Amino acid sequence: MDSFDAAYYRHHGHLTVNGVFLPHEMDSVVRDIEQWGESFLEALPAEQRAWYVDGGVSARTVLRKLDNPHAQRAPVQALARDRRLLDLVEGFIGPGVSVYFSQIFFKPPEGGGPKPAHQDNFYFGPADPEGVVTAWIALDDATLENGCLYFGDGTQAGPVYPHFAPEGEPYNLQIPPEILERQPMSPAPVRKGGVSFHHGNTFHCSGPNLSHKWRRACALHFVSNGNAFENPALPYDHSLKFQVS
Ligand SMILES: O=C(O)CCC(=O)C(=O)O
Repeated sequence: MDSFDAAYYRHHGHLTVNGVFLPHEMDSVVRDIEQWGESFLEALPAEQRAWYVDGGVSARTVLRKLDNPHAQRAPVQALARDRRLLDLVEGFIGPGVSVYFSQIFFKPPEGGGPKPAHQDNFYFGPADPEGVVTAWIALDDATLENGCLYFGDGTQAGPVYPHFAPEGEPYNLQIPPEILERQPMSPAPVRKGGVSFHHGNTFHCSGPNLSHKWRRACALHFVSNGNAFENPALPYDHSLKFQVS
């Protein structure tokens, strides 16, 4: 799918649109997050390493993720405000949107770890589950080999299931295996500068990066302005909510 198709999104709970941004526009974002990542890693307290450092890469210390770039990095703020993106986001959840939370996923080459299947709406706990859409912006080509996203087709129409966290990883909330085994997950490769959108209820996950190429992405979790978040599973800083339209 290379164009906006709200009916497809409503039916499947996700939509991948290539060419939202030009590939070269992603380069300045990557340079910025690399710099940010270096200083973040230097200052990272020991007790937070397990969450932020990618445990799959043993040859060197690399970050797995960074939180809330929309609140701290001008190039990501520019993406969040970009009309090419907002027209699509508003096409899914209506006019008047904010970024509630955002993440950079680094998925480094040669071992970047998988992300277990989950539903964003379990993490965020919105009053209106329809008013949440994630825009997952590919900062590199995301392929089967380097760990693109996978979606559970149609799961946006089902419930938000209680998630569990493995021992010692309270933040790593995921869908229980007995529910997941009933749900096929299909890959959503996307080219650099393209965007995969998913509804807040949609099951999604990503595989490991066993290739020699990076699979970086910036996930902007958009919400409708009137939506309330009274029941989040993890603590989110409401003061960072960033209204863009
Ligand atoms: O990039 C990934 O591997 C996970 C992305 C994700 O969970 C999200 O964007 O909500």
